[in-house]
Amino acid sequence: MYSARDWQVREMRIVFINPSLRPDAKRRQLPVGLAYIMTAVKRAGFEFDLIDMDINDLSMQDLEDMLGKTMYDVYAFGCIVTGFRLVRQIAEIIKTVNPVSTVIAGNSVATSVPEILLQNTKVDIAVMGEGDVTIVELLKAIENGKNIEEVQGIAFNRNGKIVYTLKRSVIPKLDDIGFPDWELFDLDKYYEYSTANVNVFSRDNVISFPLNSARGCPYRCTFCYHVFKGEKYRKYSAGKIVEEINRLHNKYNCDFISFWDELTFPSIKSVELLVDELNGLDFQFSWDAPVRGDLLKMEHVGLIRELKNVGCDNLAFSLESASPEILIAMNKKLRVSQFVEQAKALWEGGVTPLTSIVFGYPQETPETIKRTLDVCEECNIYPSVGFLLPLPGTPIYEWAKDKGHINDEIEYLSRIGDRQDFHINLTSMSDDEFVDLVTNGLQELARKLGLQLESVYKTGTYKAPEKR
Ligand code: B12
Ligand code: SF4
Repeated sequence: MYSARDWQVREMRIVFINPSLRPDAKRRQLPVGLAYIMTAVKRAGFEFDLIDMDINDLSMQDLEDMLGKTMYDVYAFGCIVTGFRLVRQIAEIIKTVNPVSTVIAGNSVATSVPEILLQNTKVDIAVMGEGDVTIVELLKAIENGKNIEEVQGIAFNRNGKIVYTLKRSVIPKLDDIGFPDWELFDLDKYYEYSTANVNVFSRDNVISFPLNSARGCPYRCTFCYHVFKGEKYRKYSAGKIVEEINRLHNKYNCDFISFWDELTFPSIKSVELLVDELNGLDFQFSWDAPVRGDLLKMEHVGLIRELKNVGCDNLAFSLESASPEILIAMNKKLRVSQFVEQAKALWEGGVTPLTSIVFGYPQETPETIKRTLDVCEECNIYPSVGFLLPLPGTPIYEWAKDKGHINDEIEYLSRIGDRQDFHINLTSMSDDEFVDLVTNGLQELARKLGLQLESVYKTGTYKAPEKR
């Protein structure tokens, strides 16, 4: 538990909770979204505690025991919508130990299904979208007994009716909010997962930190949801990003950064700007980032070598499918040939390419599964594979509801989780045929690439195939 002591003490008692989405995973990553929220609240002068369920391996019973010992006025936590079940349990526990408290939830469970959340769990207030400014205004309103209806960007339940306040506009310039204060977390415990937390191929051990360098994405893939969806794409300046890297290095010996963005580089220009800034670093440093599959061409091999020289270990970019028909259905705006060219250019330039695949669009067939895995083999990439998991707020979710694949949303939201587990079948293949084709295809691909994997789905960190 973290307790602040060095700023003005106010009367309202607040606790943040970091739920554990994957309690059995080998990774334990710092929760960046919650960190931004807590940092904003700290800077506004509030005192609070943190119960970090994830890093401390706390069960729901542990949480109940801990909450039973200390009473708070406000309990706040965030969760991806796939953790709906956890959100329900946590809110239930809070209201059992303290029925008169205020329960606030943020992240996509609050942004994509606010009504379901407020009507089917004990959450009182949903913070929708970017929460950094909203949370501070909300806490001030609660503390001062003001009408929370004046706080933009929230939804709440008033006598069974859901009230939505005015939409909050996004922070125009990310440089203005700075970066999270990692002192709020038990970093010694997180350090133990430093190397396991990232895909690192060029070195054995690293001290890694996540860094959010951009928010949003200008594309509109039909299966993708994130809380910045529909908002303007924004990026920290290259100078600010490198200033933060220097700070993390000087303060924590950090020597690996994972850019936790939807899209780190929207253009070649943005790559060049970061390369220029990273050139000034005087310590060994590596990083990885998510990009689009159509960013780099063979003509950029020189630039890729420069990326490698400034520490780029790997770049992740999604093929999703090698079926042109499925790519169109996904609104991916990507051609398979662009993906293949980028993979080859990266291998040529010395940066490891990684990709992810979504199997299970309604157009999926045994042939499209094979074609997709063949392209991975051609590019010498073992993909991170997931089954299509329709998420609220996406066109494919609406399609699945319309066609009767999701009849009971609460039941569906309560059972979903990792997309590497099979949850729903929108194809015309039987469940067994579909899953067997993907599993056998992946086993075959791993064999061809010379990889020995514990699981063909939950690969975590593994050794990428060597350059061929
Ligand atoms: C890190 C990460 C994870 C980590 C989570 C670690 C953690 N503790 O945060 C792990 C690895 C566990 C994970 C898992 C999955 N993830 Co993920 N992940 C991300 C990633 C890369 C970064 C998240 C992040 O930090 N963003 C930056 C911060 C600033 O944004 P934010 O988290 O949204 O936070 C803001 C608001 O949401 C809000 N907020 C957040 N928390 C709180 C708390 C409070 C109290 C309040 C008021 C507000 C608030 O305010 C924040 C600041 O503005 C994103 C991609 C991305 N860039 O968002 C995908 C992303 C969040 N993941 C996604 C998905 C699909 C998954 C998986 C389903 C994928 C899979 N392979 O199975 C699984 C879920 C598994 C499960 N069992 O449920 C989707 C979200 C889907 C959705 N509908 O929410 C994203 C957006 C990627 C994408 N574009 O598809 N993920
Ligand atoms: S899948 Fe990637 S490119 Fe498509 S909308 Fe989501 S973040 Fe953007």
